[in-house]
Amino acid sequence: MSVAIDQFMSYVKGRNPGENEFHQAVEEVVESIYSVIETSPRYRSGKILERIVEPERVVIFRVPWMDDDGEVRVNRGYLVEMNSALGPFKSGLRFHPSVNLGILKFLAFEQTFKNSLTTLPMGGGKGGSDFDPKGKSDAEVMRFCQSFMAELYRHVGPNTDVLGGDIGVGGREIGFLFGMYKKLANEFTGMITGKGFNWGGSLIRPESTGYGVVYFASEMLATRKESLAGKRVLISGSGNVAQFAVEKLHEYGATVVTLSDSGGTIVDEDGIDRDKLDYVMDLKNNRRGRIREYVQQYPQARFLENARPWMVPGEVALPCATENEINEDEAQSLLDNGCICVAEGANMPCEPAAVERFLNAEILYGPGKAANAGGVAVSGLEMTQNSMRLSWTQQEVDKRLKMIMREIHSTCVKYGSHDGFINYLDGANVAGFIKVADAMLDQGLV
Ligand code: NDP
Ligand code: 2IT
Repeated sequence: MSVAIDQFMSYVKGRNPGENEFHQAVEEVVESIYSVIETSPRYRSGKILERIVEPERVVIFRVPWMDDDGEVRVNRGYLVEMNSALGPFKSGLRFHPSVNLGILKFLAFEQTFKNSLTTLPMGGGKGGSDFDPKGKSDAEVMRFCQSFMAELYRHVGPNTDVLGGDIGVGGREIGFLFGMYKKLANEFTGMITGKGFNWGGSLIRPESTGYGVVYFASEMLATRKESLAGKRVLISGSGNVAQFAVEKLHEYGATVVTLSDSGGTIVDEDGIDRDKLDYVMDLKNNRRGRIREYVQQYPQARFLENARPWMVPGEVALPCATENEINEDEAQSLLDNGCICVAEGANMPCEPAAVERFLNAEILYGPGKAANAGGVAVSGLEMTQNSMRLSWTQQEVDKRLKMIMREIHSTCVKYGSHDGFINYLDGANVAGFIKVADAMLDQGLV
């Protein structure tokens, strides 16, 4: 089997040179699903594997804009439409200087299986730009978003490709993007999710990824008769996903001791309580500051410059920043320090060798496409509400979110249990894949 997987990966690498994150994401899925492919003549003769790694469409475009000093700037925009077998493409947008085609292809590939797991009718996509919103004025961000949408508007729509948020794209950016789409298309439609509540957004969408990760971690712990109550939790990142994971963990009685950003990690042994979380939310969302400022406000905390949280002892780890942020040594350090549960808020935050350590140690390891699916799930619920032209209450959306996270968990258990151990990675990959593959076969060669 491993020879066949190696051969397939050589094929993928040959066709997509230099796209390392995409290769990594494909290999991880293929390793889980290869035995399913081998035993299915339909998948083999339908060349499902070769088709599923090929995006349906990719758009790459120039995004010129003018900064506050009157200087012309040029960025690159992308839209990767990976797979529409289950519904319109659902393409979260990432604005970060590291964005390139390979990163967006990995994210769109992951999204295809994640969306399949949510049980909602959404295909997989991802878009974005190498634009860096950090240090830009609101006016600059608006001009960039308007120029970006001036091209993108012709490719997206409520039944074609529905945009959403990701790193660097939150409420402010979504507002500017929606406004420009509405002007160009002359339509007020749900072509993007994460909208403001007054103009078509769903309650709980900002909270949903972080809440969902915590619901998922709690389900995983329950399989071992454990709970989050009293646990020390390590979180990376301090953006949207991290903030609402902290909020939900308070309800479950856990103590969060770390947060981070690309400058380093803060460690607060007393726990990041509600007041401290409010401070972080204001710092990050309104003042757009750096996490190091936390220790000026709370001097008993420590700031570890340029460090990630994984050397700090904790029983639960929620990586909520970015891809490949836990390496093999850090995984080992987590295990040595008694970590029993890793749930991925970010997409592909663990390097393959780190995942292997967790699986070999048989701790609870929840891959992103299952654990962080709550965000896109509530985006799907926002699409439903937009189609019906009504809004559900907070309780209604949260109830559905919790139900979806529970269902994803049971699906992983169903497809990933081997000899009493739940391999959530295999479970998520196999279940996500079968639904997409079957839909592709049903729809013929398109
Ligand atoms: P935000 O932009 O709100 O926050 C990102 C956080 O991660 C910031 O603290 C940022 O620090 C840090 N970060 C980003 N890139 C790096 C990097 N290269 N190295 C170190 N730190 C980094 O993004 P989100 O919270 O929305 O997204 C976080 C992760 O969750 C991503 O992997 C995203 O794909 C995933 N995700 C998001 C969903 C959503 O609904 N938003 C849904 C599902 C998954 P800094 O400010 O220094 O850059
Ligand atoms: O990675 C993800 O699932 C997201 N960034 C959410 C995208 C969305 O469409 O809500």
